[in-house]
Amino acid sequence: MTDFFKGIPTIKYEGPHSTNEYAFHHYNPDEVLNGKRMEDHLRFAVAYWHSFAWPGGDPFGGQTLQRPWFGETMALARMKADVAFEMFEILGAPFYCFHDADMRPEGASFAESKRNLEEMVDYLGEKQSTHKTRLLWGTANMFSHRRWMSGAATNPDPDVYAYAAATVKANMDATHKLGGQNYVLWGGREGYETLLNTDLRAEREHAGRFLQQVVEYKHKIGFKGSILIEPKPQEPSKHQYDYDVATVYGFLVQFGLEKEVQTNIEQGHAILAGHSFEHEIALATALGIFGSIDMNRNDYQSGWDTDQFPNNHVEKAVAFYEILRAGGYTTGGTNFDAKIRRQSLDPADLILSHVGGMDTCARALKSAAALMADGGMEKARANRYSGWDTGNAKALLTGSLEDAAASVTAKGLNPEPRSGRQERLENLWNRFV
Ligand code: XLS
Ligand code: NI
Ligand code: NI
Repeated sequence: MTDFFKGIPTIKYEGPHSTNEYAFHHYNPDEVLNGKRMEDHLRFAVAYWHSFAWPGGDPFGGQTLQRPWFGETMALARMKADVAFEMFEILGAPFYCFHDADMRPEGASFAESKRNLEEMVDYLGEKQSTHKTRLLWGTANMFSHRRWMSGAATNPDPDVYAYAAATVKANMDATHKLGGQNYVLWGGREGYETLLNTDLRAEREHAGRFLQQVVEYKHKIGFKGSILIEPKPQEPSKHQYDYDVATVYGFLVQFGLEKEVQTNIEQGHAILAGHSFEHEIALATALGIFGSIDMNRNDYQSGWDTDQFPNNHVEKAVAFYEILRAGGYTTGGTNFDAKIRRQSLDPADLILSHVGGMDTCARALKSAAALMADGGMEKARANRYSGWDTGNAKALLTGSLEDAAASVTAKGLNPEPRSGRQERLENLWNRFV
């Protein structure tokens, strides 16, 4: 036991009227909604990087958070893991996620970094055996160290491509060994700053071949989890190749991977791309590439990826409604890719930020589930498209353009517009949030 969270109780559900700060007001893991326990619907994960590895810097100032486990030694990495699992237990978090760089010290050589990773995987494996928390996904940090400055798989230097391959292989092995349910690739520096020095076609082709190699390796080692790409339009690169869900889908099709790879969709990234979160989820579902989500929120004025904890359940309810419509997660979950603000120094801030985020999501899920159970929204949607249920309408899709044109004259078609009923549906929605 460490004493980092000393005095902080295990968080339990006390209901919406409790005034206890150290309680869930909406997240009730065992409550059944639409035939499934809330915990199994939401599949919450804590992100190692934001909670245990981030020092609190911003572009104008350095470290504000001083944690007893900060430093690049194995002993400190183990202390960090001890604290992490204490937090998972306090929260009752069913899952966590990590990058290699979050949980092992960087070595002087690749071999040493890999050894550190393997030792920490064994340590985390022991922790998992005495706790309920499991690995939702693992990933490689191929954006912080200066070697990744010009990209990983898209780097102009083939040695960096090889180093990236070795890094991803080691992280896939780590994820596999820990029973991870997904492996994520977020291409933070898979993009470019200026066309003046960039061979865009070559970079995309290298990234495509790299992803094929990842999929080949997944099958080789018998990893049963999902491979997920996390789209983001920019930050840190000016132009990122995996801009949004639609762009990722085009990329997957180009490299024959659309049946092999799904997406990890982040709220803040969707906003940066000029979309809504629910749009990205709905599109991924429609394309058959929905996997998991990174839950957070941006500051809507600053235009940055501020990775704040979600606190607006109305906004999130629309997203959870789309997840329910998609049939819920399979291997995916709700990962808090969210960090406390740099002034939030106390251990309690780390816990209560997650409590608030979990409650916000639970409240959103409850609204979404109630709306789903009501059925009114789906009835209205089905009704709007019901014209397509007839044989004549279906023939339009099997026939030619000329057939469709001929039907207009033959039937004297003169379509009368019908109301889209948006406000009425918004009113219906508001009865449930
Ligand atoms: C950064 C990304 C990152 C990924 C994992 O913006 O969200 O945190 O989720 O590499
Ligand atoms: Ni992000
Ligand atoms: Ni993310």
